[in-house]
This record gives sequence, structure tokens and C-alpha cells, in this order.
Amino acid sequence: DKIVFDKGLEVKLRKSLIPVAQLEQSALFNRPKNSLAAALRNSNSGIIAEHKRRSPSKSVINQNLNVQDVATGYENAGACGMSVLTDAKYFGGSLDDLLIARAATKFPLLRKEFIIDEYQLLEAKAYGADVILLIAAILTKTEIKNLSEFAKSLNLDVLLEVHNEEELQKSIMPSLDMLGVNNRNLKTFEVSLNTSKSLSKIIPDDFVKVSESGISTIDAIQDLKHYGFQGFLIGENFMKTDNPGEYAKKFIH
Ligand code: IGP
Repeated sequence: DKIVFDKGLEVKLRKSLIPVAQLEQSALFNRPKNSLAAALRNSNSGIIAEHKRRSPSKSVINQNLNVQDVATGYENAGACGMSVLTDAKYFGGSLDDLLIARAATKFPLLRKEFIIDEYQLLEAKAYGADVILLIAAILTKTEIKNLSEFAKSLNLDVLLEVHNEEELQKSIMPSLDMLGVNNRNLKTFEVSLNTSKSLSKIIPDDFVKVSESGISTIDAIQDLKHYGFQGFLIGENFMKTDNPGEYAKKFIH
């Protein structure tokens, strides 16, 4: 499982991937659709609560919690759904985190990952996700189209994330369910809710609008609602507490 080059340099090989046929046969693969977009449309709170141990901008957020407790806490608090980071390198997450959250809850789960190929969508489905994230900044228009259409064929909801008008213009297409505006600038890590407010005007009304990142007060949510947002993705603000589910309740009731 590793290659040793001369001069003693070692490179570990990626663990071999599960064959597609095996993913498709997994017990979770043929679940009926559990739509986050529908849950957000029918909710007053619109909270999508995230599990995030660490991040490139903040390093450690919270390493002391277990995913099962966080997931049941969020579900009991009445969140519309949960986002589970599965990226290991930057966020310390894994597909096992997603599977554990799935086993513990019934509400919609988002696989939070840098998705670049169809295989990751099959994985998302097999590990219990209901929703996938596509990031316009790292995908071409054709990739967004192919990946979102494939996701729809698997009964997955699609949340497309943008940071600016250019990304939004190239991405608008019928195979998306939700449009997310990320308030965090990926290059500078600066956060401004004005990003959501200014882009809200040019997002067509047939998509559920989601504001992502840097949301820490109920007032901020009220303000964003006036701009048509129905979903609010909150990670760090919940995860930095000892009991994220308990803290999330303040934002829901
Ligand atoms: C949550 P915050 O500031 O509440 O922890 O942000 C979420 O928006 C953020 O984790 C996120 C993200 C992403 C992470 C938004 N888009 C893409 C990784 C990849």
C-alpha cells in the first residue's frame, strides 16, 4: 500500500476504492428521497446545522464531541437538516462521520465535500446523504450540469454554492434545487453577510436561497430572511460550544 522511491522517499497509496456495483448494492442506496429543499420551504427556522471539527480558517473548532451526539442534538433541536464534512485533509471529517449521523437520525443529511466526480455522488448516496454540495468556484458549467443531473437521477437534492455574480450566472440551471451564497471568501477567509444580500437579488425565485458561513446571531438570520433566504448553514458557531444541539435550539424556537 505504499511505493518506496529511491532515496527512501515513500508515498502512501490511496486506500482502494469500493467498486461501484458494491456501493449500489448497499442497504442505504435505494432509500426514498428525503428533500432538504422541501424541509426548508416548510420551515420557519431554516437551520442547516453543520458538523465541523476543524477548518483551514480556524484550525481546531472542537475535537471533543462525537458525531452521534451532535447529530441527535441537532435533530432534537428541530434543525431542518445537517451538513456533515467528509473531507479529511482540511476539515478532519470522513465518510464514517456521515454514516454515523445517518444511523442516528432521520432528517436530511448533506455530504459536505469538494465534489469533482460522479463516484463521490455514489459514495454520498451509499453512506446516507440526501443532499450534495457543488461548488461553482471549482467546477465548469458542463461539470455542474453533468454532476447535478447525475445527482438528480440518484434522488439527491443539489445545493450549488457561489461566491459572486459570475459564478452564479454560469451555474443557474434547472437541475439545481438550492442556491447557496457562501459569505466566506475562500481566498482571504473574510466573512461578510453582504455577499448574500447583494447576490439575493439576482437568484431566481424558483430556487431555495441558502446563506452559508459566518452566521452567529438571530438578528442576522432575521435580516437575511428579508432578502428572501430560507436556509441558513451554521457550523462553527454551534460546534465551538460543548453542546451544539442545545445551543442550536436558541436559533430554532
Ligand atoms: C459553515 P460557518 O462559518 O458557520 O462554520 O460555515 C459552512 O458554511 C462552511 O463550513 C462551508 C464550507 C463550504 C466548508 C461553506 N461552504 C465548502 C467546506 C467547503
